[in-house]
Amino acid sequence: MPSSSLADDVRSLLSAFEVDPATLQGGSRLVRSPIDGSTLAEIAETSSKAAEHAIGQAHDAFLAWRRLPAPQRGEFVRLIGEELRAHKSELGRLVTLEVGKIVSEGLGEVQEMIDICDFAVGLSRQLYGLVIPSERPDHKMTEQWHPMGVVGVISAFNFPVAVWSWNAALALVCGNSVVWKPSEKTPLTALAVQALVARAARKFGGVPEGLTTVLVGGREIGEQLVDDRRVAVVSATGSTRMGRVVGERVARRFGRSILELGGNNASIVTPSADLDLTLRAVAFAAMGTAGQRCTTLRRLIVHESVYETLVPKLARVARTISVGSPVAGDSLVGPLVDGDALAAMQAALSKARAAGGTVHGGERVDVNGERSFYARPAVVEMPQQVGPVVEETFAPILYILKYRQIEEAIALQNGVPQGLSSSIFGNDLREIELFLSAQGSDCGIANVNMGPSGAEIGGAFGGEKETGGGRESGSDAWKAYMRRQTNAINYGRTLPLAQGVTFNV
Ligand code: UN1
Repeated sequence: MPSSSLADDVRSLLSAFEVDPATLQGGSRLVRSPIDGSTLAEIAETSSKAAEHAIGQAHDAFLAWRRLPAPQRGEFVRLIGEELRAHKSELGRLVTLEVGKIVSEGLGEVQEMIDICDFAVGLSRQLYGLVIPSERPDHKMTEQWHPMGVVGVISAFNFPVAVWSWNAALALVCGNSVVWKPSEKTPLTALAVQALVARAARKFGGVPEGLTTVLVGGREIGEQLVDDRRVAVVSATGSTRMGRVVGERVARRFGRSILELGGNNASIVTPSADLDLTLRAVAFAAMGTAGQRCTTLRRLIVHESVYETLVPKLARVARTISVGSPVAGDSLVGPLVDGDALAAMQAALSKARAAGGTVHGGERVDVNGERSFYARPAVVEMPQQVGPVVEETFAPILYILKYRQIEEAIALQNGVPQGLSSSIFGNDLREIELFLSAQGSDCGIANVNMGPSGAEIGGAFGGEKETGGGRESGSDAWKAYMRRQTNAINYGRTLPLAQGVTFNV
């Protein structure tokens, strides 16, 4: 049995969730805390046979669940939201222990889950179709939405529970079942959520067995989910490399995928920007969550007239911001997830130097010894948008570029393969509206006077190009979890054909 103070903490949190302590020991998968590298649990992986069974059960559960009226399905999601409200602090702490997020961000992640449950409850009475005027007499056309089936959710370590909830809350009210493969780095938070869902299910009564399940494992179990024809929708969050594999494999069997992949998000700082606000917004967006959000700000495109005022201040923030353990003190930047993340960060910084970049900060910080990987955020002044600047490195590196004309800034902003999020700082209506226009940002998200990260659940979340094109969460993202059916109904006694075709037999 793993023994460390963090492991003890995890055990007592999980017992509050009624997770059987036996599941935390003796398995082949070690779960480590990025906070100090200590082992939190040794958990067993789901076998391929068990996964096969779980997917079959989820399919049967869907067949029953789809018959329940949507507002009743919403009631189940409401109960899940209640459990999350009641256990927000415990689940938030577990996120902190398993991922290394600072406390307020761990709590924020659970709040995001609560918000999407609330949203989905309302949605359960608003899965509206259309009535479409027919061109034929005594005819009516309608469009309605039906559930898809089993929804597979593959989530990443950095939002170990919120991303599941964006998908699951919508999928469930839409009448689907959900099979979740969390990141192999974060199975504990997934087991805790699963326990809360089980508690909500007991209160609800009559939830079909296997309506929501968790598969613990790595790539192989993920591929099994992706290739199973009974899984109608695969929603995957992670790297572009992973998404390319998932997208192609799901397409090969004509399944539907929702892809939320890499981002390389930029902000433009125009001459009219409020620089105090900009500095704070940039610090949160680039350094918060230790640079490990899909929406993290990675490129700052600064007008030459404000460059000398803003950039030295940003470099100072990078050199002085508190880096440290998220459970001790009040640090703003916690650890990177593992040694590979630190190595990738250092490799990107070397490449940036080789390409003529000037690096401020970015060095490893010893907080809890050799087995944990903390780094000071880096601010890197680049002569050009080349090399590592056009790649996503999942670490706190902010590349700075200088511009003269707004069109040039927008071209730089769009000049990368990814298209998730973006923002502009300024008070000049023309520049802002240009940025938001069809000639402006090519991203799924474009903000004004704030950074690109920290989206609310009410909007559709996702992006273009190598980000994968999927949309999750708010607006009408629910439609991705349903199939559209067009109905033409003849309530007359004749048979007029569309387009005036005659066919008399
Ligand atoms: C992610 O990093 O995968 O907009 C999601 C944000 C969060 C979600 C990030 N609400 O930063």
